[in-house]
Amino acid sequence: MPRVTGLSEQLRSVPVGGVDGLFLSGQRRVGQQLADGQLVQSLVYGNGSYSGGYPGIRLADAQRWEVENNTVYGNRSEALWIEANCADLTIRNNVLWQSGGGYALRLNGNPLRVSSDYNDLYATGGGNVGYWNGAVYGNLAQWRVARGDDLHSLSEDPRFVDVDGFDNLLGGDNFRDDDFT
Ligand SMILES: [Ca+2]
Ligand SMILES: [Ca+2]
Repeated sequence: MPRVTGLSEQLRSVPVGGVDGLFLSGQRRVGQQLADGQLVQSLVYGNGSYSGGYPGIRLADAQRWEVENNTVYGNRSEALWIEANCADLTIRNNVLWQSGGGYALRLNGNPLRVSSDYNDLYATGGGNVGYWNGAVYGNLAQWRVARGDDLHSLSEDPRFVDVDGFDNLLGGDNFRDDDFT
């Protein structure tokens, strides 16, 4: 079973260009999906800060994955982006904070059997809580009505101690004092 955990140092701001923070993708062939995995306890932030429109975490061709206990903050376009060819995902206990446009949780098209709950789906500065099947959901109440999901989730400031640290610079070479506790 593929398991991704504890990412932090690898996924800081990119110096140039726009790239996904973490892009997990199966091969685009039948039978070669990225199956039965876990993405847990990772911190992904500050990606795509300089140009482009790119998410903190993006999953494609992923089947039967658990996405749990991750903190995703300050990425360019989405905190968590699920492609339409994913299925059977469980999204639990994540802090997905999107600011300045984009979406905390984006479901491209209608990926099948995506269950999300107990998350903090937080959007500020023009960001939206969700995107699904071509529609934008600005707040958690709208998202719940549309999805019938995230019934125990929150949409609140997670109150990180000091995300950019003492130097007031987020990620990149300035990450050592960044504090998400
Ligand atoms: Ca810093
Ligand atoms: Ca600071």
